[in-house]
Amino acid sequence: MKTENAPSILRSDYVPLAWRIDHLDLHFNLDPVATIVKSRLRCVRNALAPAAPLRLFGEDIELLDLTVNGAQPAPDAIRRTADGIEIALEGESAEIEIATRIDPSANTTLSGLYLSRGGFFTQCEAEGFRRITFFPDRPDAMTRFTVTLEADTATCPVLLSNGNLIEQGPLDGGRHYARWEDPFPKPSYLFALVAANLVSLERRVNTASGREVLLQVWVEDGNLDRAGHAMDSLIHSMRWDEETFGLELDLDRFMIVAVSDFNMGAMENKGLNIFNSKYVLAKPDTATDIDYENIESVVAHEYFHNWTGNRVTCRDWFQLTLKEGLTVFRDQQFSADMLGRMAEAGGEAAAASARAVKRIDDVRVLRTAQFAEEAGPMAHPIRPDSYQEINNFYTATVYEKGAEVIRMLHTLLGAEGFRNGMDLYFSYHDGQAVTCDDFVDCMAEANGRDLDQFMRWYGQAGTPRVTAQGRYDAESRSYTLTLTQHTPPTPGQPEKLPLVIPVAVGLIGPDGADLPLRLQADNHGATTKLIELTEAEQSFQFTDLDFEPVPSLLRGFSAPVILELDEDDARLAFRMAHDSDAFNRWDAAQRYAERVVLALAADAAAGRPLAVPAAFVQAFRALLTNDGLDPAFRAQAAALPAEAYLLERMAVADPAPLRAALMALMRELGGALAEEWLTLYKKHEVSGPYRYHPADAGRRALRSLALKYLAAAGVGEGLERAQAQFERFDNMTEGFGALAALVHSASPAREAALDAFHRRYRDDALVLDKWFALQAGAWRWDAEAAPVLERVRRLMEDPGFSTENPNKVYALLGSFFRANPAEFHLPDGSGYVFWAEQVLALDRRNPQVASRIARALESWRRFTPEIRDRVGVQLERVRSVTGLSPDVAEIIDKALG
Ligand code: 0A1
Ligand code: ZN
Repeated sequence: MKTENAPSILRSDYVPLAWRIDHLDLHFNLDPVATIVKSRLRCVRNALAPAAPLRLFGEDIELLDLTVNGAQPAPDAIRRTADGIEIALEGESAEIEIATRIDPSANTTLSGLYLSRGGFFTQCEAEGFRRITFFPDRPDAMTRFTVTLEADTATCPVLLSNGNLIEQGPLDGGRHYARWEDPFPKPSYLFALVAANLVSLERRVNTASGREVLLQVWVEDGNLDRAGHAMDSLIHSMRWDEETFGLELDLDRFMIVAVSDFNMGAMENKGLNIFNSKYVLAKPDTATDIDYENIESVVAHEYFHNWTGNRVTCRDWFQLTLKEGLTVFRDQQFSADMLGRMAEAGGEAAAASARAVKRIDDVRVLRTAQFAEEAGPMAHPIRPDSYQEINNFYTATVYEKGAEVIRMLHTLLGAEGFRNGMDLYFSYHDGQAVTCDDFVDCMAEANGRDLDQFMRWYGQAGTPRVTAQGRYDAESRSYTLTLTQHTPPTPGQPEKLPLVIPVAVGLIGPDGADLPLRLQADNHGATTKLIELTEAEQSFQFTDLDFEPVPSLLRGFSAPVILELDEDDARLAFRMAHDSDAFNRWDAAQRYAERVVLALAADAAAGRPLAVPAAFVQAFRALLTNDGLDPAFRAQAAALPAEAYLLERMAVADPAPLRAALMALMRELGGALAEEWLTLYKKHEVSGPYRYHPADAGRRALRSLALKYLAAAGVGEGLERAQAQFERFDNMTEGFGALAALVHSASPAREAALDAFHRRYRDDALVLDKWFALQAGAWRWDAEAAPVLERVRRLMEDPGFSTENPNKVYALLGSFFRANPAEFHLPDGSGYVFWAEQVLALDRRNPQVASRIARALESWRRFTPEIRDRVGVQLERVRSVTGLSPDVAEIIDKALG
């Protein structure tokens, strides 16, 4: 077992492999308590690396036998190390045979080989393969794999691994076997096996070049009717990658397997993607529109990794964003294209709006999760310089900010320039394990552009602040925009250098229409212009302007920065009403709402009465009732900023007054606009059977939001409508939307609705997760209700709950700790005691899950002194426990840092 105080691993310490493994033959005799793994490694000396012994990693596995070239090695040729064994080898090549024994039933970490509902599954990224056999378990060790699986025919009729099935048949004693061969060399983190009782949905399709391939989605018996959307998503992903990047599936068979117990979302193992069942299974009465959208994007993400991650992989784990940032960018583009294409039936504006809504969703995630991460003790560049536990670095920074960095390249180089860079990347590096520099070098070379300064995005942590100031000169009819940039210090990085920041600029005239832009000598005349901020301060002069314009900056969120702009309420209302850039229009609404909420929170903290400014209600009403705007967009604009984001924006985070402010604002907007909400609700009913389509989803989202505001304000007709919708729903989006509205109200009907939902879905694990999450995240609209923590504790006793299943932990505990700050941070400190108990209990079973839960308190220093005192005690309590995993130890140490 690995324990705390792991030394930091440094990016600068990279040394190439002394021995390459050109082939690996693996044989598994699968048994729930004693699986025997035999491996044969063909090792070849790497002439380009300094001479060193062969280093094999191994963790929590029993070594039964090891031979070198068929003989026992001399005792002094082999050395046990803290994390494996080292073997001194002679000559230029050697064949090593190793036998190990593992106990999958005892593997509660869900890393390596483990059991889930009677089947065998693996998860090897980042360092799970070393929990299966001794191996150079690092991403630059690319090897050709042949895998033989043996298991009980009755319990494990399906035997899968990477690549192509080359042989299978019966064995004595009720057992059978299958042999798989992967034609492509790969690192061990992409190895996978599945031996279980599953059924598959199959399709045969042709690739662009006309090769027929077999696609399979494997699920438990009884779930085939929920596999169709994942299959459609896979086919759409294949087509998109062919059309957009000229990238084709390179195998004869591609498999997706759903598993109930999984730490993360999904895993891109070569040809055998293993998914958290949450991101595969969907049918209308169990999955919401958001689930459908998530499934499509996760299926695409894993599929896209086949090229960006698998064919070209990472040299070391510091380069993680090379595959993750790029692949998230690709899945975001794919989803925007899919949504846009589906919405096209409603016209070009509907398609553009669907794309904008997707962009808004992505930026919401970035601003909520990633900005907070970068402002706290876990701040790191998208390419970190050090880590203690790599599993802690699958972060919003590496993924989401990494995707923004790729997006900026796409913006700066244009779609064609970006594509040329991608083509060059594959032509140089196919089959290799490379670095982020290699990727950016290809972009630079293909476009004849110097990207040296751009590379700073890879090395500097922290969210840059961009400040804008405008000056209109009536005499010269010009407008000078002065932009400054500054990145605040982060742990270990006191000083920052200026970055290359693409800023998409528009100027709006007094009538609300965009003005043609003339930037000094450049007579372009377009209405949005990309300017590049590369220095600490720069000015840009726009000419031929008859009036003072209203600037609309960072259109489409052209860079992952915080834009500090001095705009008064009237100007925000003006941009809410007129900004032609949908993203910025939404952003204006969010900025205005943020300003109102934070002012109300300050009033609440000072004990002043809470009064919502009439001008805000007016601007909000105008946007909401503008039928020229797509319903999905209106639902985005009318949803208040996330509570976690607002906490981040408070000078000192104080959850109680913030919650009071949000409640007051929702009540006011629900009550004052009750008529408008009811009209919207009636007008946007969706007829016909459920289909996953952005036009329908937008209507449903707006109706659910209407119910939520009406219920918050206790509007009788709203509550009745929610109740009626809940009693008669035929799709989960509407059913859950109604339930959520009832739960977020003071109505006594909420408990009966929760009970009814439970009765209907208690045997459906994924739906039950929604029920747990909803209650853990509920606000106390009814002042008489008990603290949510009491309910969370009670729900942990529900037969459908288990701390052994990550989805359940994230749904109940994760939602309470992350989505319910006011209840988690109750002044009595009970939330923190509970947090410490849960982190410690989880850590004994599953360090990765424990660490994710532990991170809920990492930003504790931003809170009030009273909160800091109470949290500090619990952080110290966790730190003092012996035998903490390195995962949790790293988080706690950094938090206390
Ligand atoms: N590479 C996968 C996500 C993943 C990462 C780490 C894991 O275990 C520590 C598991 C899965 C993806 O990006 O989808
Ligand atoms: Zn990924």
